[in-house]
Amino acid sequence: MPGLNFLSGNETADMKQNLTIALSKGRILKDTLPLLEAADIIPAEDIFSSRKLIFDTNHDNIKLVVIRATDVPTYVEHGGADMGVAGKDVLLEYGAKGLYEPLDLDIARCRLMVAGMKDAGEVEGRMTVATKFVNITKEFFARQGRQVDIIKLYGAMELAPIMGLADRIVDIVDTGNTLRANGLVPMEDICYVSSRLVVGKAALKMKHRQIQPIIEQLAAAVDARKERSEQI
Ligand code: PRT
Ligand code: MG
Repeated sequence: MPGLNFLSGNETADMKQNLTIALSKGRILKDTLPLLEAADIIPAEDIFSSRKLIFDTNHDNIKLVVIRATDVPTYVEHGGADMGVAGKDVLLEYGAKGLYEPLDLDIARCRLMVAGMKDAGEVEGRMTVATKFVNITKEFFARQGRQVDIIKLYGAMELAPIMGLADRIVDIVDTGNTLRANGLVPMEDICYVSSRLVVGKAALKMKHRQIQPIIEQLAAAVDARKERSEQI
């Protein structure tokens, strides 16, 4: 292949480096795969019907790992994966310094909110807040100079005020149906959440030539998806 002669030895090696992308399983995954496909990264088998954790793709050197959303920043920060997809909620809670966030994928959109029982009045004295987002919650109230006691839960936060475990919860709200169904109402908005592409610092340095075109193709896929949804 005469074309390859234009590349230095280093660049040729660079193009062939293995690249691992960590995907959040669960609700983010089904919106992530079409974006990857638009960037010409296609899993070699159906991820949803497999029990595998690592998947080959249509590229010899690109692999996908499918893991819990909360583990994605850990893998990418420590180089277990070169890049990944995770919710902004998960990234804020993890607080990673070793991660670049080059692209908002505009999928799995929702909000982080403080919520409480519909008929709950003002809390007198110190407020108790149940959440799985302990760091985000701490920071949100600290910024306002409000002291709260935080109770860490791993799921079904809505139950905590009903059972008298907490005055408030901090949780993700999309349609608001889950809150309503449990007699809760949104009270304060913390932040907007969507899924982001993250890249590890080491990967960005060592595999820049491979990663940059993928970011660009994903960005184009995100724009195309936005345009389509605006036309509807
Ligand atoms: O379930 P598991 O503990 O394994 O992990 P996970 O809960 O982190 O995964 P998953 O797949 O449930 O969610 C992954 C990511 O999806 C989150 O980190 C968010 O970035 C994003 N996302 C978007 C959501 C929602 N929308 C959402 N609606 N995550 C959770 N919800 C839940 C929310 O917790 C609440 O119970 O849906 C309920 C609220 O929805 P509404 O429509 O009733 O308001
Ligand atoms: Mg869940």
